[in-house]
Amino acid sequence: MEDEEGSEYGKPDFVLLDQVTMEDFMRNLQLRFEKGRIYTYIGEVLVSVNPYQELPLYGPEAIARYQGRELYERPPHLYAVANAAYKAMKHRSRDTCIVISGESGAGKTEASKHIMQYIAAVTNPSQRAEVERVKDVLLKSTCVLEAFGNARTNRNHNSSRFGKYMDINFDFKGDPIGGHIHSYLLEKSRVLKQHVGERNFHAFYQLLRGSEDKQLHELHLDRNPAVYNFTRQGAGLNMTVHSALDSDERSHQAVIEAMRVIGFSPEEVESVYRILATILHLGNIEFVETEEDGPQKEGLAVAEEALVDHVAELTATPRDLVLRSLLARTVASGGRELIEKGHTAAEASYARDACAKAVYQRLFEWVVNRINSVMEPRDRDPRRDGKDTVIGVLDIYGFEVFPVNSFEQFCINYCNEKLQQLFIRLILKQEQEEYEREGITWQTVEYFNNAIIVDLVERPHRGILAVLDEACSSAGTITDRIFLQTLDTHHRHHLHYTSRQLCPTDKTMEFGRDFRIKHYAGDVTRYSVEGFIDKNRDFLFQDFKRLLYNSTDPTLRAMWPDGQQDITEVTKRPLTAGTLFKNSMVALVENLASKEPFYVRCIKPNEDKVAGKLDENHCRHQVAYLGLLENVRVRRAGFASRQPYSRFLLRYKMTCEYTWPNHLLGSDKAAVSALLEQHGLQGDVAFGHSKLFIRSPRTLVTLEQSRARLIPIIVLLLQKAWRGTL
Ligand code: AOV
Ligand code: MG
Repeated sequence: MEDEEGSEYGKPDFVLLDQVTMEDFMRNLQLRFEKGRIYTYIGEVLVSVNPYQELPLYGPEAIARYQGRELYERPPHLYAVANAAYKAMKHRSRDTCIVISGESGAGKTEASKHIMQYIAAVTNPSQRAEVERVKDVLLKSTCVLEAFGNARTNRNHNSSRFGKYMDINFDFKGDPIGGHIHSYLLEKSRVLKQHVGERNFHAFYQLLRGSEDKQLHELHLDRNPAVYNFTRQGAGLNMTVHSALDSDERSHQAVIEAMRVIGFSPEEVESVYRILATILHLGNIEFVETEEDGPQKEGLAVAEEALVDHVAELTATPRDLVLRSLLARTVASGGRELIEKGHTAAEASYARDACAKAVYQRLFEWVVNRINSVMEPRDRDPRRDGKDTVIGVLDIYGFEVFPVNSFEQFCINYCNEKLQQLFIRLILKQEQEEYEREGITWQTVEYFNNAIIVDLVERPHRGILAVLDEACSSAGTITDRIFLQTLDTHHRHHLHYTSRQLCPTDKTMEFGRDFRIKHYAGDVTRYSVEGFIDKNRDFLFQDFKRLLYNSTDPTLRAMWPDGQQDITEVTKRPLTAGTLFKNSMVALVENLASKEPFYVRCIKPNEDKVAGKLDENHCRHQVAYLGLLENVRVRRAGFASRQPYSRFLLRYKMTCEYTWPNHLLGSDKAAVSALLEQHGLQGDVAFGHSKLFIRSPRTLVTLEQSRARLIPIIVLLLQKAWRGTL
């Protein structure tokens, strides 16, 4: 590694630090960042700092330099990690996964894209058509999913508002033959409301700004996002800011092209945009309470009737049914008798919003499923009973804290807690297993174990999600406030939970509204319980479901299979949003734990999203909560370094007369032993079955120095030999 990177670039692996202190760690991180070295290892874990600028680190030439190499042969890079995962998959038939973590804006999504590009670039040398098609779909899917699942937040201009886990299936030649995307809990409340400075999902602005006049006219849309309630919430400022504005138009074309390449039919693409337009129109529908009970249900009317016409036309549903679904709901009164009950204006607005959110969510899920349908592996590997080898790439929404946080942040942050748990488990487990395998005695390193926080959230009966479910099941009588009181009773002594009620002097929380969790990643996060019950219950009147299921647009209809149920059949309470999310997280963690993991730990250098600035406090905090120092310690606890005997010899054989240029000692292990003995270093190492374990980094430093002293002499000798003067 140092062959290419001199010591002025700092240590390429934190394990090589002289001492493992926060100061040393930060100094190395800072030094490397200043020199444009954004990647550094901790053993096989890659630490990455977001540079917030284009660096000449990527592309075909860089890929070629990493292809087929060992992890440590080249300077640290995402490509090296992708390559290591790929090699483990290909040569050892191991299912592997690359888990990318870090807070919002730390560079996870960009990292996942570089990894995909690497894999696409190094596979399919024989250019098989089907494999090329799969690779195209894999690469293009990102563009489509970002349009529908990403949005500008105050923490990241292109923030993932859904979690994404993508499996890539490989055949025995090591070529991708398919894939599957799992998406996790889309932040659909964003469809309705955005904080100041934030935007709705990119797709809306792309549609408005990127469409031709004719198409907008057909969709009855105005080009200006300020016309729509759902796209103007975040205030004017954000809608004219550089990257967002000038790329919306181009992105629109790119997304349409990507959908075409993936295999969406022109009719499907049209349906997708009609659905987006429907949502925008829905958002502008307002209700007025009228005097008399006319055909308008119980005195309620839609303020602008033309909008109902648009919705009916775009969803290919009968106009009178659209109006009825907006103004009233069907209820089963006793037995099978159905009656129609008119909404109040407030109920109608609530139902409209629930419908808009649900339509968007179903659209998003349909897009994901549509992509999956064309990635289903076709040529399965017969040698593995039809099971292929996979590499999974996890790019999830990062830990985030806003001034006030809601149910969505609660879920996102819980998800990050789960992943931290996994990191702790796997990193410790892996080390232990390796020591055992090699017959070496193991020493433990203390960690902060965040299991206690995960437990606070997901524990049966008393955990926050269980209490929330309980509140949701009690037919509307329990308010957010009562939910909070129940939490207070259950967790008043919990070290990581508090509320204003429990801590009256803390004025940063609002009485009866806020609770606080001390997360592993943020000292404190204030959650407002407002809307928790509602978002968890995630209820939508059956009238809308039935309406959309009866659409004559086959794409839209396919998104609403549950619309065919009769209201009298819809008695079983569906699982809540929180429970569904918890179940999906548990399954995800199990899935990841069953694979050979590679980790990328992303760090956000500053809050201002600017290049060249590494805010020390901010980074120090992330280094601490990501457990990176502990990671280094475990790695060294330990043993700072481990290498197969052959690799060790390759690097250091010139430092010993018995091994240079070649040894005659029977085995590489014996040769390494002789070499270390000559240096007087044998006390600091342990001999595993196939690897040498080196306890202190000093030993490596000594060997490195000895090697560095000899290299100029060897080079000189070689030069002389070439010139024939020797
Ligand atoms: P995230 O995925 O970790 O946040 P992103 O990957 O979206 O963060 O990165 C945020 C922004 O940082 C990108 O839009 C780029 O402008 C910049 N960036 C990140 N990595 C690089 C890189 N390697 N080179 C150049 N610029 C980069 V979130 O999805 O909000 O948790 O939920
Ligand atoms: Mg992201």
